[in-house]
Amino acid sequence: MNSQYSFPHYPKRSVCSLDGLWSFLFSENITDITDLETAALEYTEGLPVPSCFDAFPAYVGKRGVGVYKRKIHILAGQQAMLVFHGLGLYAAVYVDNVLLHHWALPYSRQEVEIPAADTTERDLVIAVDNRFDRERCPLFEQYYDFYGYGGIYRSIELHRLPEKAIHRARIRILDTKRGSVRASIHMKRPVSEGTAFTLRIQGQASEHQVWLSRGEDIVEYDLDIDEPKLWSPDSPHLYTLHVESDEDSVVERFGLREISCRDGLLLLNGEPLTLKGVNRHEAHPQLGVALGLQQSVEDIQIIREMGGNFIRGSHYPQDQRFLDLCDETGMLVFEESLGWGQKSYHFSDERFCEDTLEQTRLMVDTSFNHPSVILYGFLNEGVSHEEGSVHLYRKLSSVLRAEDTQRMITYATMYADADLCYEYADVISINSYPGWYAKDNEVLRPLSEVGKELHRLREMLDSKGYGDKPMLISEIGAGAIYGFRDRMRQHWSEEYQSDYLKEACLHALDLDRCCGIAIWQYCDCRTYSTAYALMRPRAFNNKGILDEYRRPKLAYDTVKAVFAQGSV
Ligand code: ADA
Repeated sequence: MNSQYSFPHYPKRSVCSLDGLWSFLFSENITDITDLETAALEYTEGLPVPSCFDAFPAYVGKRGVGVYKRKIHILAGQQAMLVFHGLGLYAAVYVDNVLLHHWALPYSRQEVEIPAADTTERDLVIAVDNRFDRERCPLFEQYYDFYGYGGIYRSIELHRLPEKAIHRARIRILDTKRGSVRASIHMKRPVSEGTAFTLRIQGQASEHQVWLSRGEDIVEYDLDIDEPKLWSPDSPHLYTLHVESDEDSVVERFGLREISCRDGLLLLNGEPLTLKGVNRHEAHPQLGVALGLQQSVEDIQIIREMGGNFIRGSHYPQDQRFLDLCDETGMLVFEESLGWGQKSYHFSDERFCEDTLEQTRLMVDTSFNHPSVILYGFLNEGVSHEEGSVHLYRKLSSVLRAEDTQRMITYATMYADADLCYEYADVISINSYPGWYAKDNEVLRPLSEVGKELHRLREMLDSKGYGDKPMLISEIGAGAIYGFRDRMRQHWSEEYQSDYLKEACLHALDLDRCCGIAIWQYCDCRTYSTAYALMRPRAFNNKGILDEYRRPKLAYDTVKAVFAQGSV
């Protein structure tokens, strides 16, 4: 089998990774990445893919355009496709000096087809712009509380495409107990002639045949798994479905699990579920967003070791390889499309709305088969208390419901009392920082606010008629500077954070119909390069229970004890 970045795998195709050293140039003078004479540019050095160019000493902190170039080889007459697993902030792709595609969906997986030619050696150029520009890239704003890096964050693959190329096989779980699943085979385009597929689940005796008629691009087939084993955090059993035609094949991985909500509870396989976890940014002080496999594995190990079973992938579509690891280790995930504090003007900006919808659809298409992803979200802390925002919350939720019924829908609100969009969510996710962003700045160590506020929030939801929806504390936390220890246990000390999170976790886990907590945040990460940083010592968001190098603060052991026993 080809070695591939993440599931799905395409064993019959030739797939090669384009990771490695590319020719590179950086320019602050290019005005428009979609209008380049790529052959005339002077590439000055080598830079690795994947990586963030503005994390390297030569370009650190700069805003401009990084242009990457390399040769690729495709047989004459052969169709091919590039798969981008995620980059930012926006990009344009050229082959042989011709613009093929450009997009402004930071972090999204993206496929770009390369038309066949009669030469085998082709010039591939990718221009990546990291300048904030609301017109060109409305999804990322300078004011976001995490650093907007420039570069190719995740791997790129080159697929040589057969004529009747398979896009994906989506696996919908019909009945976990009986092990019934529905496989939908999606082609890249309608087939020019009828095509037969063989379907086989690894480890199962039976093989199935399905026929796709000429002109069609989707076919469905129901299968039953003998002696079905469920997927859960304690026993993350995975199956692979192999779909093969005479020209192409795909291997998709999935798990048998059912997630639902009833009477204010979140249920996994019919049993009440308590989410204990963290918000995690893909972030490292030296690597930026381009974390690599080692860091992903380390992060999951640290969260598990703390007794966590849950990660909110704040605030963008996740690295597919990371989600593969979550599937394998039984980690539960809240995945969301990109957003941070969207304001009124975003909701009347057509391009912003279209891009959000597009990124959300892509997220579904990409993550459909991950059993770990139990919640889908969008628009973190948008103005969901304003009438003008309702249309987009409604639309996003209906898009998700139409595409995918295997996960619950939510979005994190910071306007808990005045929110107008709860009806569109299955789980009500609330970001709240009582005792940190305090109501009364004159109170010393206002820790007693924490428990009171969490109870008040639950009562408020009940009084508004949302008693049947589970509540999730999707963010709560306090800043601590690693190594700052203080007998007075004051703000910014590791002691204050530890005391704070003890309160927060104890109350959240004890609260009726609160399905869990995602601490803000897993580890410290770089943020604003503007004067907003005055609220953020070191220009880092310091609410990590580990610092940016994953060194635990006091709070780590405190949280571990509460997660283990419900007390300390
Ligand atoms: C918000 C936001 C986070 C982070 C946090 C904080 O809730 O969603 O991304 O900025 O506040 O640290 O204040």
